[in-house]
Amino acid sequence: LGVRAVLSLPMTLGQWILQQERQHPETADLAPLITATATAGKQIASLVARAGVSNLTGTQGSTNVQGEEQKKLDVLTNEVLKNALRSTGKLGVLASEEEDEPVSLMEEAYAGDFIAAFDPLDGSSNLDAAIATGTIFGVMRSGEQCLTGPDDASINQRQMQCMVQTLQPGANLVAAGYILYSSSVIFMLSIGHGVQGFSLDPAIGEFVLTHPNVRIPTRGKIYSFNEANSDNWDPVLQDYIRSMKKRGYSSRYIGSLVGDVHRTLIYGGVFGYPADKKNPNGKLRLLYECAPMAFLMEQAGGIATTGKQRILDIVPQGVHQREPLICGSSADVQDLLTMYERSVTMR
Ligand code: P6P
Repeated sequence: LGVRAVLSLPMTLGQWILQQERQHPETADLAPLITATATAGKQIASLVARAGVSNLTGTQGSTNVQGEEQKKLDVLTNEVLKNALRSTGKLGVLASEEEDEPVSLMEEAYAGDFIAAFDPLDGSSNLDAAIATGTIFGVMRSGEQCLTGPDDASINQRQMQCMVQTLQPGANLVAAGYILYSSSVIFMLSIGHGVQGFSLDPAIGEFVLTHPNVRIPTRGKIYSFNEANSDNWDPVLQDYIRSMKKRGYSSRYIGSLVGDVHRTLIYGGVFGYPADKKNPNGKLRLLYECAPMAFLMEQAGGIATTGKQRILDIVPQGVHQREPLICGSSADVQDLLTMYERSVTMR
């Protein structure tokens, strides 16, 4: 590479973190967590890319708390993340889709400045078909609330209390994002000052800034819903989807949240996993799927709602609770919210 070409190399994640520490000193203590998540992401990207040749596809022969069959990589990626996050010495408690209860990662009780919620490998049911998957994370500050409570309560009980009863993801999320394992490996991240995207450069093994200050288009031309469920949707949502068809929108749905949300963030439009008659709370989990995606969408100028309530206003009552999620371009999502408001006033 000539000197000019080298000088024009994009900023690495590490350089960006140092820049953020100077520009937003209040985010400086997040650096070890971001770095650890990126390291875990590189390890998981390698495992996912080699799943077929390393006999890592297929099931583990166990089920998670949701009663879902665990893939080998679900279990393995969960361990990779716990090890990376434990090494920071900063994370008190981790909630994971693959853990029945939140786990404490610190020796001393109630320590750790942060708690986090992860979906280590979302969309893993697509792995055997080599379709995009992703890691989703949300980081919250351990509030003072975590240090109170009956002394006889176990660490997990009190940290669960802290995690679920007192920490609204919206009010306490200080960082959120995902790592997409697809045609490229992309780390999308917000620490509360917009959204940045970093692509893994295999030549140097570093995430480099490729999507600075991501803003979702105010309106798109793509809707992303599993229309197989449409007979069970509420009439307003059915009308909403029909209206987009009439306006010439395309439908894109890969059944992998990180891939569908990433495309929506970059191209615009709307993604939804709404409530339906069979699943009144939808399918996606609040703490480690809906809330992190909602944080990113809002930081990029989009909207994220259940259809009735802003996702980031929900106070969690359970680590694995499900919520409907409709998110994307502000004008597209606002169209639906307006239709819901009208349907109420017309009654
Ligand atoms: P359905 C994957 O299993 C997942 O949790 C999300 O990644 C994805 O958005 C959703 O489920 C797909 O669900 O019912 O449309 O197959």
